[in-house]
Amino acid sequence: MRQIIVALLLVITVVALIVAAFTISQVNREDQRLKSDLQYRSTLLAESLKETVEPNFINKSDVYLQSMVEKFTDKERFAGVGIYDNKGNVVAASATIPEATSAASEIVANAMDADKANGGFSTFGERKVYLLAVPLRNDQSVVGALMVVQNANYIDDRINEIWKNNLIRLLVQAFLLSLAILLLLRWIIYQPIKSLVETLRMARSGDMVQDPGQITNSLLFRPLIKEVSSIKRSLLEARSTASEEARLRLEKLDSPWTAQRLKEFMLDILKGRSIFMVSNREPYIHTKKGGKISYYFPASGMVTAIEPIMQACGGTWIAYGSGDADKLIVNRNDKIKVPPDEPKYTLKRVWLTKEEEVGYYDGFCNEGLWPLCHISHTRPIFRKEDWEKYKEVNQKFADAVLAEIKNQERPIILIQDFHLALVPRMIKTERPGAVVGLFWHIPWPNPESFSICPWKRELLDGILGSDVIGFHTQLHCNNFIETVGRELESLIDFEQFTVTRNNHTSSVKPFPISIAFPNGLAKDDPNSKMEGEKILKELKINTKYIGIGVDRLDYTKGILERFKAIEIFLSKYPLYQSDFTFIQIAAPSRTTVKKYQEFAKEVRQEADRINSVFKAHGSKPIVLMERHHSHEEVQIFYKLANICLVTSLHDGMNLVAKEFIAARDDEKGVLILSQYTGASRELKDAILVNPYNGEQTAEAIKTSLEMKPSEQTKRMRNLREVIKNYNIYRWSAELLKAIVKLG
Ligand code: ADQ
Repeated sequence: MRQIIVALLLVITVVALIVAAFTISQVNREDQRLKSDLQYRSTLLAESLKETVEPNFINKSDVYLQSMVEKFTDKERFAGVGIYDNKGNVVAASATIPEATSAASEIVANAMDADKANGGFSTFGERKVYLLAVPLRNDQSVVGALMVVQNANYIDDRINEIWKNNLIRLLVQAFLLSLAILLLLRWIIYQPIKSLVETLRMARSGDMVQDPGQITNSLLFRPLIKEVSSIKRSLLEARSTASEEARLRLEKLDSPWTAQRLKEFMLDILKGRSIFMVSNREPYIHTKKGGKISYYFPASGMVTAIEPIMQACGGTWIAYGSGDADKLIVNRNDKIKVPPDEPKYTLKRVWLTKEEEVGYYDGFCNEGLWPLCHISHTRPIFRKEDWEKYKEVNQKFADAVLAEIKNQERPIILIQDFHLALVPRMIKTERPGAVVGLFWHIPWPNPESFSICPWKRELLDGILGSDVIGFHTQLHCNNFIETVGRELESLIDFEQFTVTRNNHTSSVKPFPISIAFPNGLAKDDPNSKMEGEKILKELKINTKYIGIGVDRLDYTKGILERFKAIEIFLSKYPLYQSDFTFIQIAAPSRTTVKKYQEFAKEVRQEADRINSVFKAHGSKPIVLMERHHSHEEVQIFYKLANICLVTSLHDGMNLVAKEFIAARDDEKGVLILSQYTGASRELKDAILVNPYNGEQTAEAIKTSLEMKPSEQTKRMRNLREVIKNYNIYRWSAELLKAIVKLG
């Protein structure tokens, strides 16, 4: 307010100065004009009177002269006439003229001395007058003088009037100007700012707030409104992240989460209710080789994460039976107890036809949704027939779940990943009392990217059948909420991170997935060391330093970019050419999809190309092991490596990074981690890189290989602490707590 008053005073002062300058100039001009007009009129009058007075003055007719001057007494502006002899004595004078004033005598004397008209301003009492004397002659000699006296007060009156008028004008102008400024400030600036402040205050205090965009559509405020909108959103997001972190911090005070603790926790909160896990990928795949049935654990982050929970808590896992011997060993309900060697829970298999697998899995999931959600510059392909199969298969899974929960009162269903986005709605429609959670293992893209999917609304509607929707990071939650806001009619609560649609509320929350830690595999036993040395010998690797990469052969994992960075590193620092080998363990993945076949070929060719570049120097820097490995085998490689390279172009979380850390109970080794993985949000002591920047990754390799053991230990200790505090048991406890709270 003080600033506004100061600004107003400033404006008024400037206006006053301008008005004063104009008034002074106007007054001067008017004063001059009136004075010269008065002088002119006095001269004319004096000259005409002189013609009458001169003969009478000479004839000494004093009486006549006196009667004549009386006639001119005080006629408006004309104040009187005086006639003087050559000594300056009054011969005849109007009564209004005082006897003798020094000014009059002087003017008269000067006129006679100079023998010409002489005038000047003077005062008679309170009156301002103009006196003009002309000499009276007899022949050639000056014998007296005639003085005309004019009132000059009107000149001052006029000047005062000008000042007065201009002052009134100034006051009116200042008042109107101030009023206009105040109104403008209020309407254009004060009101919108007040609303913006209120919006920010409410956002800060956590109340529901209106969209800042609705406050004003003034062009002036558009950039500010834009900024305030994003500040508001960031505040809401930051608050929800902070409360999440606070909650995590609180719980960190507890003892570490273990399989046993999770089991007890489940018994406590579930109170006899059953859990049904649902996913596309099954945890154990049975195959037949030479008449003998065996099984393997698939290379899948989702399975790695979920299986320890099922082992700890039991229950039923419904998944697609994809192995060629799967059908041979299930009971008549398509069920089998797993793990096969030590059964702890039930796996129920769902069967898909070849056409369904091609349309739903290869087509819509892997060629459509996977590239859609990953920003790795591979174009999603959407086919109507794939979408039809996707719906069909989702219904198949939903039916399998519904059959399982038929006799359950309040079952809890946990659906995994993007393959089954429609299942939550399908279940909820049939069984509104069932509690449904969906965890999305891959990133959720920004609304623009997602909007290209032709069936985006159906997908979102399917997902919103869930009571809880989980993502790895707050960013993915934000993207999801924004996508819903853009595509569907719904009520979004940014404070609670909920979406309400058709009277059903879904809570959207981040649950950064993790691994089983400790997992029983990481014990620093000498056997594992010997195993490692044996493997290196078999592979003919005898370099001082080893790098490791463990991935499904997937274009989102940045394997080609990683190879390029290794080439740059070795070219830039040739001393390492004979000292460094990089082992890439690559599990074949989605091999029926053309893009994956091409990618696998490219990876092979690139490894060969780089090896041929350095062949001349006697080294083979890249060893590509393209096959599925067991967890125990992968563990050995994690342990023998000096560095682990995770260079995903985009990754929901990336469990390889966490597995490498879990394996390093020797507290050695350095993790180089892509900044585009969900894991990079937690694993701050890794060396973070942009996988698209080959030079940067090459430098990170050098820095890691040359890192002092003490620094490696410091970092690895911190990283292990992160995973210890937030392992998969903790993750599932968090997720289940959120779900049970709702139903
Ligand atoms: P994935 O894309 O499968 O997971 P990731 O999290 O790295 O990626 O998990 C891969 C798993 O497969 C790891 O357990 C790894 O050990 C295993 N694996 C990789 N190569 C293997 C090989 N050659 N042999 C044997 N096993 C191998 C998806 C998302 C991720 C998210 C997880 C969990 O894409 O972002 O972290 O789900 O939510």
